[in-house]
Amino acid sequence: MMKRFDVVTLFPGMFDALTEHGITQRARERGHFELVLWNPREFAVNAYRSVDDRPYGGGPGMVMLVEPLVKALRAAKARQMSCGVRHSRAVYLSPQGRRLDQALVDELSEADGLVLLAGRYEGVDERLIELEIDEEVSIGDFVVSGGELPAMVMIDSIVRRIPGVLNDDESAAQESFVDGILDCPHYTRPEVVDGLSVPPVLLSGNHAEIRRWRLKQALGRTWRRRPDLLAGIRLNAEQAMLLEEYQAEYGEAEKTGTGV
Ligand code: 9D3
Repeated sequence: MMKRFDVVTLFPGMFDALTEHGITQRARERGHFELVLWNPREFAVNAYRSVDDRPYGGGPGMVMLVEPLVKALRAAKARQMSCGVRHSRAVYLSPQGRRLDQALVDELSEADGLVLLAGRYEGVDERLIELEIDEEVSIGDFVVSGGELPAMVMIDSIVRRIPGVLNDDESAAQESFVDGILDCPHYTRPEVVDGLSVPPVLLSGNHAEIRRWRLKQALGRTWRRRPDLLAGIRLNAEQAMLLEEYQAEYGEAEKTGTGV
């Protein structure tokens, strides 16, 4: 399955981070997705090639002009249509958007084409959103300098969901932990680091015990660090029992501040 990403950005070079490294580089080289970058500067109309202007009403900062963005977005959408994209969505990466989570990643993964708008300065003219954007998406309640890194986060998370992108090991690592909870701790050689040993069960060769230990650790850490995640899932009998064991072993240490 080939996905098409068209991104409108003043900093197209930033997207080399996706195309020159790791899983996303491999996926693109193998034809799982294409990435086309559109610089609104090239659609700027005035003598100075301006892409921003001062805000009506005054105040600090600049606002991205409608016209270069509309032209860039429409060119991007037209290219997608010419490639036979049937289900395309236009997303503006914005601090005011719906928070990105795995459910939204899966939802956006249903589209075969995405047109992403990465903003700079204080943002874009509101009318551009009304005219050209289907949804606004934020990557979380913290400030970054523009929409490019958020757009790359979104692309990376969607590319990983394309069938065939992950190799067998990478896919197994995804499926081996219960969906929606934190991962268990991992260890590799050497057996002792600065006096810290690998948990003996992992050296035992008892694969049933190892599986139980990992599941128990994953559930226990989720309970301790992200109780909000546990509230959203139903545990089966084994999972509930392992979590109770963990709570019995570590729960008191937690309360008295002597735990890990
Ligand atoms: C400090 C400037 N802020 C004034 C109240 C507003 C502001 C404007 C532009 C804050 C950040 C940005 C640039 N950020 C994004 O474009 C962005 C973003 C983010 O900052 N955090 C989380 N998700 C996203 S998606 C796009």
